[in-house]
Order: sequence, then structure tokens, then C-alpha cells
Amino acid sequence: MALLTLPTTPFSDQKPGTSGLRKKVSVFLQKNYLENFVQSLFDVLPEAKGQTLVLGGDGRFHNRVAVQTILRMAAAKGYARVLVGQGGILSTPAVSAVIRATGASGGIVLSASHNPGGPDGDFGIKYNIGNGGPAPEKVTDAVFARSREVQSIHISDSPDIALDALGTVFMDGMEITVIDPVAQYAELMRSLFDFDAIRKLFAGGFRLRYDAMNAVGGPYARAILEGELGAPAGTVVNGVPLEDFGGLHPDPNPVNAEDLIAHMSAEDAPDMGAASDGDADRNMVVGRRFVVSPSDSLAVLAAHATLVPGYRSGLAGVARSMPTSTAVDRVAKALGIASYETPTGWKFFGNLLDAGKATLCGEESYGTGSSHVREKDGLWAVLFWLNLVAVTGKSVEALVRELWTQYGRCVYSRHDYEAIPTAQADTLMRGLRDALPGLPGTTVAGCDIAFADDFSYTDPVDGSVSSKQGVRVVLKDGSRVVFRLSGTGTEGATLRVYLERHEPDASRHDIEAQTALRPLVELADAVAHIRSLTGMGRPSVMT
Ligand code: VG1
Ligand code: CO
Repeated sequence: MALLTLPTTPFSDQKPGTSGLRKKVSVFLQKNYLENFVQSLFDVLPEAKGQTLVLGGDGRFHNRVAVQTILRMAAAKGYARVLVGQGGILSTPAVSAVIRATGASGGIVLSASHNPGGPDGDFGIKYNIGNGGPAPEKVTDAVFARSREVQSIHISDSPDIALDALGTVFMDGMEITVIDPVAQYAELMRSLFDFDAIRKLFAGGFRLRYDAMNAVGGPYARAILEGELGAPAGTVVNGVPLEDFGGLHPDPNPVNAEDLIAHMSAEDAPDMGAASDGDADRNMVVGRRFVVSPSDSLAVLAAHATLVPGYRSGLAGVARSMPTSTAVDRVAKALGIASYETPTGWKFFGNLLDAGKATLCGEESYGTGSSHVREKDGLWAVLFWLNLVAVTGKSVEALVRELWTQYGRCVYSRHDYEAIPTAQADTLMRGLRDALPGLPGTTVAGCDIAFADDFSYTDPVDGSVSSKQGVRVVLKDGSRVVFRLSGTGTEGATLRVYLERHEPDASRHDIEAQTALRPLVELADAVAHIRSLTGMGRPSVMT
């Protein structure tokens, strides 16, 4: 077994607070860059004797090379066993499911999630702990600190193993089992949803278009929807994971999933459309000529959860990230269950799920999930919707409209300003934070401000505090604007502006979101000086 010594330059400089490392492929191709992160992780983790590690990724460029390197380093660390997805493939929710089902001590996911792939795109690596969820901040911070000190990497000099054939091989005494990436996950889905009802739905001619965006969701969607549930061949499009995602940006929103939206807007549109992201933890659900906002999707699932076998006994509670709309809170209130508001990022749901305080969780960024794993789960959300459509006989649109009728519509949009020079973004956020104390009680751009703060979260389970999680400006009528900088972008800074307005009046539910939110856009600019500080006249993306 070889022992290499790293150059002294500190490498894997992940942004503090993010759950892993996400960088341009060119950065990852630097000598020992990936190795630095993995060694830092292994140095921070306890001894691996007798333990199992789960390993796989979304199939993007560099996935296979990275898998082989990590296998060699896992052997040097002394793991008893590694479960690796066939072809190096495992979706993020599948890694979570496999960790939980096998009692593995953790798992490594190779993905930059919704970021583009290929030689000019991004690569990423993250670690999930024994509960199947993203490593908490104390682990990622320790890895980051270690990455600045680590001097040597421990790595086996064994040759590559065959990743495409199922079965078990050994490397320096460590057992490596190449597993079917779908099997464990499919079993979990079978235990949650009424597969017979969904089978009948498809047998009755229901048409779904699932766009896997040439990313890792394809094999899962094909096996479960077409293989098991009888959806006709061709239901899943872009279903083979490609190293560059075929040039698509696997971030399922109406802008990037343009082709799906076009199909769903056509005269002969299918009954339902869906898409997932690079690592298949996100989902977008679309009705016929009807786009569903992710915040509404979470609220619909919560409202009807007891119609689905896995949630028949009801929900312990629900949780949403702070910028996600308040639609699910309104449902929770009517159901008499708790709703929690957490900072952005799935890791904040982990404790609530582990403690049995929340059953369903969601984010406005097309992420929905539940206590079945500790990650958001794209195909799970689509199956949940299919189950609801099957047992209620209602369309996607009807289910959302029913929600609006009962609770009012939370008109919602997110405006992203991408690739802003970091210094300008920091100036903008600093100025905004400085202005906060003077805002309540004032009228800005015609909006009466009731309240303004920088969101701080105290975890109700372990008491840990996460501060500076986003600036919120709330109006007297409950409308709000939230500002935060992205932690996942890899080019400059991305400013996210989240806009929400509650519309109780049913005669106005069809109003176009951007039109309804225009006053809030003006407010956002007046308090944050977005146009003048960024030089951008309009957002790069509106979802
Ligand atoms: C974004 C989303 C956030 C999500 C995160 C990871 O983070 O806003 O809701 O949890 O991506 O999603 P940020 O910091 O860029 O706003 V994934 O599918 O990339 O793991
Ligand atoms: Co993702």
C-alpha cells in the first residue's frame, strides 16, 4: 500500500457551512485535490474497522475515476466493506436509503447536484452520516479545518476494479460489493405507495412524461415507472445518465426543463409532467398547461398524506426552509400539527426527522422529501403525486386549485441574480443588513413594512444556533421578500430574492405571478439597491 505526501498548499477549500465540496471539474483535476478532501474526511471520522461505506454518484464526468480513487483510499482507511453502485451510479436519495437499510456508517455521494456537468462543468463530493443524511456542520467544518493541515494521503496501490458487473471483489482485504443502484430504493418505494392503484392509473391510459434530464434519475424512473408500474415505454425521456447530461442543465425548473414545459403546454399534452435534477433529489411536477410551484406541491402532499399507505397514520409535523412559501404552514394549522421553519439546506431537517417531529419536509428549490430517507427525493415526490391522482381521480391542476380555494394562494417566485462579483454581492448584503433596524414601521415603494430581520435558527432538538440565514422583510399584510446568497454556485456570487404574497380572493387566483409580485420586486430593489449595485437590470433566472 502506498503512502503519498501531499503538497502543502491547502486545497479543498469548501465554503464553510456547505455540506460538501462543489467546484469546476478543472479544479477537481488538480493533483491530489479530491484526495485531499477524502483524506481530510477520513482523518476526521472515527476508525473504520468493521464498518461499511456506501459509494456512488450521478454519473457525471470524472465520476468513475473518483470512485476508483475513493475505493483505494477506503481500503487504506480500513473499511470492512464498500457498497458501490453499478457503473459508479447511485442517486442521492438512493445513497441515503442504502445507508439506512444496511446499517452502513456513512456514504460518499459524487455529484454537483443541479449544477451542469461535463469537462467544462462542475463536480462535487459530499459525505452522508449513519442516519443517511448530509453531514452536519460540525463534521464539514472539521473536514475543512483538516484539509488545511493534511500532509499525507493513505491510498492502496491496487488496480481499478470492474464497476459494471454486479458481485463482490476484494481490495487489500476490504470487501467491495457492486450493487444494483435501484433495488433497495425500489423496495422502499413499494413499502410507501399504493403501486396497484398507480398501475391501474397507467393501465387506464393516464399519460406521464418524466424528463430525467440525462442525469441519474433515469435508471430509477425507468425501472419503477416503466418496469414496475406499467407506464408505457417512452414515458421516461432523457433516461440514460450521460457524463455531460447531453448539454442540459439538470436543474428542473420551467427555465431549464424547457422541453418538458413545451410538451406540457401542447394541445395533446400528457396528464402530468415531471423532471429530476443531476442527483435525482429534486423534482418538478407539472400539470397539463399548469406549472406547480414547489411550495404548493409540499402543501398538497401534506394536505392529502393520509391517502398514501406510508403516511396513513398521519404526519407528526411538517418542515420547510424559511424562504419556502407559507402554504404548508396553513395546511399544518388546519391539520393541528406542528410546522417548522429551518434555514435553507436539507441538513437542517435531519434532527427534526430523527426526533420524529416532522414527517414531510420541503424547499422552494424543487426539493420535497420525508422521513423515509434523510435527503430530498425526486422520484418519491412524483410517486406521491401519482398515488394522489390515482386515489382521488383528480388532476394535478385540480389538486392545486383545491388547495388555493381552501387556504388562499401563496403567489410565489424566486429571482436569481447569477455570477455577481463576490465583492459586490457582499456589499449588497452588508448594506441590507445595516438598513434592517430602520425598516419596520416605514413605507418603502408603497409597501408597509411590519418587520425585518436576519433569520436565525435554533435547532429544537440539539439547541445549536445558525445565524445570518437570510434577510427577511415582512409587510403588514404578511407578504414578504427574502434575500440570501447561494451556497452552491461555483461562479462569483448568486443573489436569491424570494417573493411571496398571499391571495385569499379566489377571483384573483389566476393572476400571473410576476405581475402580482411586481410591488415586492420594487420593494426589493428599493431596500437592497440590486440594479445599481449589480448592474443587472433583471434577474438571470425567475422560477
Ligand atoms: C440551493 C437551494 C437549496 C438546496 C441546495 C442543494 O442552495 O436553494 O434549497 O437545498 O441548493 O440542492 P443555495 O445555497 O444555492 O441557494 V441540490 O439538489 O444542489 O443538493
Ligand atoms: Co440535487
